[in-house]
Amino acid sequence: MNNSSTQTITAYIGLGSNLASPVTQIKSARNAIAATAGIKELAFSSLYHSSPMGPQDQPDYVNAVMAIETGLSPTDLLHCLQRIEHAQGRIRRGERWGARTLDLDILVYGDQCIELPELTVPHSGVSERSFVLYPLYELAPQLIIPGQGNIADLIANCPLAGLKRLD
Ligand code: A4P
Ligand code: MG
Repeated sequence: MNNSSTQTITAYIGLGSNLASPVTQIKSARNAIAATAGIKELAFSSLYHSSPMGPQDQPDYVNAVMAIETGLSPTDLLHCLQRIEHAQGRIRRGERWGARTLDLDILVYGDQCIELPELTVPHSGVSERSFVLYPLYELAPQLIIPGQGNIADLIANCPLAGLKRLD
């Protein structure tokens, strides 16, 4: 059987960490994602330092965005990312937007809009979060976020809110 016709999609993954050496967590996650069967890394943004969105009694975050090419379905990709979160010590305590060693979100999956019980794509809040939009813009300044518009227009309406590029 010839697999050369397998469809691949360009997707964007948001990475965030604010516990247990966030920069190391993000770099380890990048390596783990790139080493996953069915995923090829296309590009990786700068690392950004950001103030916490949500509860303020938690450390600042390090955020980044990774562009990948993948033949995995959206749900298979989600489950791979959840395994990586788990392997890096992510514990879900049930607190919304609480501190975490690693958060991996599927921001965009090709031009698809997905509404499943366990998966919403584009990721909710993508167009209002500076720690998502600025690193995403670095990788894909022409991107159209399905259902939400052109990233350049979204950035124009999104203050930095304390976001700083590391190095
Ligand atoms: N889920 C649905 N859609 C997606 C998607 N596109 N990608 C579901 C990944 N997961 C998705 O996520 C809860 C459920 O969302 C999952 O079971 C999955 O099936 P979670 O990771 O368990 O919990 P969470 O991350 O606390 O919830 P939520 O609402 O996804 O939070 P966000 O939107 O990820 O925000 N502040 C700064 N500065 N930087 C950050 O990165 N991140 C958060 C979390 C809060 N504050 C932050 C940051
Ligand atoms: Mg999340």
